[in-house]
Amino acid sequence: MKKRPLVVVTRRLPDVIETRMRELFDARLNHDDRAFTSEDLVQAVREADVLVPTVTDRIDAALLAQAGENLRLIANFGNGVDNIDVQTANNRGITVTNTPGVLTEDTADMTMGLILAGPRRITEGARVVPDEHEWTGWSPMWMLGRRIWGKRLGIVGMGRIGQAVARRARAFGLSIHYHNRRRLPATVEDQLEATYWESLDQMLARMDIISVNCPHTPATYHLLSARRLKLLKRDAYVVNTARGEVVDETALARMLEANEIAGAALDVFENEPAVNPKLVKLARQNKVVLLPHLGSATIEGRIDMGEKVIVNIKTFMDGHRPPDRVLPSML
Ligand code: 8YV
Repeated sequence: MKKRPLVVVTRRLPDVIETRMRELFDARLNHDDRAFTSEDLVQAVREADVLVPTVTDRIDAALLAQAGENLRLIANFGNGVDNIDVQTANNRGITVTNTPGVLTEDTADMTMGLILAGPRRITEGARVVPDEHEWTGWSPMWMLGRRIWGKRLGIVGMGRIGQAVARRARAFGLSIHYHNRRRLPATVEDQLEATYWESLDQMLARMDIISVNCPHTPATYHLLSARRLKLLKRDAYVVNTARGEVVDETALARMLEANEIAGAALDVFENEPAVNPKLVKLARQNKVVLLPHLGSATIEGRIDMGEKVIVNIKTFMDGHRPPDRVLPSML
């Protein structure tokens, strides 16, 4: 009888996914409500046939150097694989897969929510109505938000999620602009009514809202650098539901403190799960909206991602090429 692969999972997954995993594999599941430590990861790569990491698990060359000969597949629970040294894994004969496509709409919904929620809260004096409904200082003449309709939205990264954001934003009357590694086909641009900007600098300088929707790769690290952030209009604001590393967070916080831009709405951070204390302080001043990486955190989304992980593992273990294999050339 074929040995069932030892599948080590670093985080608690939806019950239906864990049940299925136990049926199919020798599943070692994590039911602690804590992240895997570096020691846990070392033990996992030494013993597992398959490792199922999540976005905060750093699978770097140093860890992979300690991998046992059984480890043949890293089935990432997540779309972005910037947490994994894919080239080194492949060099060691380890296949890497991810979970693309099933979190596009959820993440685009969250992005649109932050595009709407951001300016409606981001202004001095915004207050939350206290429980006792004492409308302290309230006035029917408060002006606590910026109009969204008719504003210019610049999307940095026009992949699946960026395009899904564009479809939503059009419905809210935003003018769609984008910068991307490659220009989209004219038919897609026309469908999205999107204007392409070859120069990111020029796009940033003219937008009212910037939405970061590109993956984090060596080429996009600090793509929104301190220099580029300085190009933004003073009443512009930044939405990031992609990866914190794409934006120079320290520079962004500094600019927000100095009121050099209107605000930011962030679902991702450079050193997750840590959040720059300056951003936390700014959140208390209603200058930023902060969320703990919830872009894809719907029940359906997590289950869909888990099902993709299972299909990738099962396909690979059956000797076939898994549907969501990630190659270094794709990054
Ligand atoms: C997930 C994400 O929450 O898929 C991604 O790239 O950032 C999120 O959708 C995360 O990856 C879970 O590991």
